Amino acid sequence: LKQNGIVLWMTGLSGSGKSTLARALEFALNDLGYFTMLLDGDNLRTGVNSNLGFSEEDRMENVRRSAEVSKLFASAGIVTICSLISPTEEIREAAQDIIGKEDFYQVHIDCPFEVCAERDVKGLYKKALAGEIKNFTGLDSPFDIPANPFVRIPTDKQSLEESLKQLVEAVLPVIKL
Ligand code: GGZ
Repeated sequence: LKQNGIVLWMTGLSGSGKSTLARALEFALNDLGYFTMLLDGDNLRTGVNSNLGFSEEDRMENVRRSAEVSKLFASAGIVTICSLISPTEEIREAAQDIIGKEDFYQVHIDCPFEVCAERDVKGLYKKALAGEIKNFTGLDSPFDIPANPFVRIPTDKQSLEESLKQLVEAVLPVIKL
């Protein structure tokens, strides 16, 4: 195997671009010959995590299970991309503790709440601002900006192509064996 099985942990607000970039990164890495696994919050929540909601406890459990699954893939040498809001320092530290410091690479998909709300791809912000969704991240549920991520991607300031390039250039040196 010519690749290092690590976990790229993508954190950021709903609508910040996590899923889009995660998918683009996966295609780019596959094109370069790397095996990848993409675990995405909204997919995981339809299966393994289908009994969980958005309380602090449920988010923690969501992240715990996702981190455990990510760890299994990474231990098989697969470049694992895990894309979850994972809103608090505490939650991300729990993920890092499960996966292990040496295999955990935090990617902050950085986009201000106002811009995500303006994009509102799924109409969730409109509902949340109207009070129809409780515990919405960035509104009545916290998001701690990661202090020291492996890489920070400002999706409101650059194109998808530029973001992908920034991400691939950061990731290649750590997955190459
Ligand atoms: C935040 C919510 C909420 C609330 C539903 N708060 O952009 P999306 O729609 O497709 O992805 C979001 C997804 C968040 O799931 P995660 O598993 O990534 O969250 S966490 O890591 O905090 O457990 C969003 C949708 O679910 N969604 N309700 N209240 N996002």
